[in-house]
Amino acid sequence: MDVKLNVNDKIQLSNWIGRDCQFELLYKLSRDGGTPEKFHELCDGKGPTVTVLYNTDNNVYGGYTSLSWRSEGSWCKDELSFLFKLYTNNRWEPTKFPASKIKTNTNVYFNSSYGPWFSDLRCFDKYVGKTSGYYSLYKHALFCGSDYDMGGKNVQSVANGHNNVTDLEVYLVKDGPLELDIAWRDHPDWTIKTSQKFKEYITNYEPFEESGVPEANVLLIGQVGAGKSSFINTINSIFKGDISSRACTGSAEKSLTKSFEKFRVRDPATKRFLKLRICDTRGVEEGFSIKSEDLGFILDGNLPNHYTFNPVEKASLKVPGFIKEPSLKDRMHVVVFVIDGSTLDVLPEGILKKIKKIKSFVVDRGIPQLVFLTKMDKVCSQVERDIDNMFLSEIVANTVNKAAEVIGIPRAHVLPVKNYEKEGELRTNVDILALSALRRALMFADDFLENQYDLEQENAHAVNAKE
Ligand SMILES: Nc1nc2c(ncn2[C@@H]2O[C@H](COP(=O)(O)OP(=O)(O)OP(=O)(O)O)[C@@H](O)[C@H]2O)c(=O)[nH]1
Ligand SMILES: [Mg+2]
Repeated sequence: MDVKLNVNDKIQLSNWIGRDCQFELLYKLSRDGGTPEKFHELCDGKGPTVTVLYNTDNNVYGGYTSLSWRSEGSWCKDELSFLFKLYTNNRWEPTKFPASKIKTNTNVYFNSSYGPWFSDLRCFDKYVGKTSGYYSLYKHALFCGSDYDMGGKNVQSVANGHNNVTDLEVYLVKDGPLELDIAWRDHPDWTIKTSQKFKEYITNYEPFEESGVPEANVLLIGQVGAGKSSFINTINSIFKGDISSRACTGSAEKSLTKSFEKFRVRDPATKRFLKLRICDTRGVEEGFSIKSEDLGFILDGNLPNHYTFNPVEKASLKVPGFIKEPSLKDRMHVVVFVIDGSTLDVLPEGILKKIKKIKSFVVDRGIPQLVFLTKMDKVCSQVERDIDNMFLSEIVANTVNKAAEVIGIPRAHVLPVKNYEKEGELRTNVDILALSALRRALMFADDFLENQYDLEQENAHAVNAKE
């Protein structure tokens, strides 16, 4: 059964209702049919309910009543009733519209001939069927503000001016802690032991021995402000044991990172640098972007550390320190697309196109790829409250699926992370996510090095055989 109200929505509704709630689906228009009889059969006398409408423009809105639906009666006053919107054009914009204190005596209507009716939100009063993929519900006086305080919003800003819905659901609101979903992906325990295990792996990491490469090169690529530099700072902080900010981060329209930087991470415990470089790049923007040629140079190891990207001219042999004949150690061994999970739905077409082009460059060279999905705390309030909920959140699962689809990468290669940004001190669960993501990147880098080694061996045999 396709239930659309997700965990984040339920948490938001619980907050508005003012207590911990569980939500049991009583009625679903697409499943139970659009008649007032069926609605009353399934919903009457049950207790408080929330009615949720999903319109064809991806606006999600509805109403809550603390009273049980009934088949007889008429207008009633429910001071606890409210209208709300959760999404506007698919954007999470939760807003509550409380029952008006001054304007009305009544705001909920009970009658066997009508479906859910909250005065300013009326649904149906006779059979409503699906035509052209949607149900055309009542829009008369919709969100007109006669009995609910709309705070300046109206039918246009809440529902794009119509009430054509793909579905309508009525949930019984019961007392009790929100039931979390079962984990959508196996994940390690959120313990210090787990964090130490990952840290040890990275501390002891040596690139595939036969390759002769001293450090694995992990390249971070992604849109402006996705959190590339923050990821580097997160890893650096974990090893330093305190929040640090070596790479410049922040919010700006244009990329804050202007140059190619191959960061080393030092382990103070051993006073040695880790055998890896995390390479930061300028963010992908709609106007300016890394030139394809420059990207090719980075992947192939031609560009020197600290090279400043030039918006007008591609890199060339003239660049000081340009490596004319790069070896395997100079090349990129794994590419990580850093994607801002909180803006995935509104990722501009132009940026997506550029990312796909970059991806094709990476694929052509046989370099393994991963996606780090950042800002998951902004995607799901349940995760914001507690990072331990990362693999329980349905929203995170959906965002991971979407990223996999959009970027064109297996779902298992999309790793949700949360960078250090507002925190004043380290947190075990943040560490675990970042360390396990980096560990995976190093494993992928080793796969690449092993492939390259095999290739070299095969080529050497072929040459020998010829001679
Ligand atoms: N809430 C939240 N904010 C984040 C996260 N990661 C990064 N940020 C914030 O996002 C903003 C941009 O982060 P940066 O690390 O500078 O992004 P970038 O990809 O390096 O951007 P450019 O160098 O400009 O291309 C900063 O204000 C960070 O604090 C995250 O996981 N959660
Ligand atoms: Mg940056």
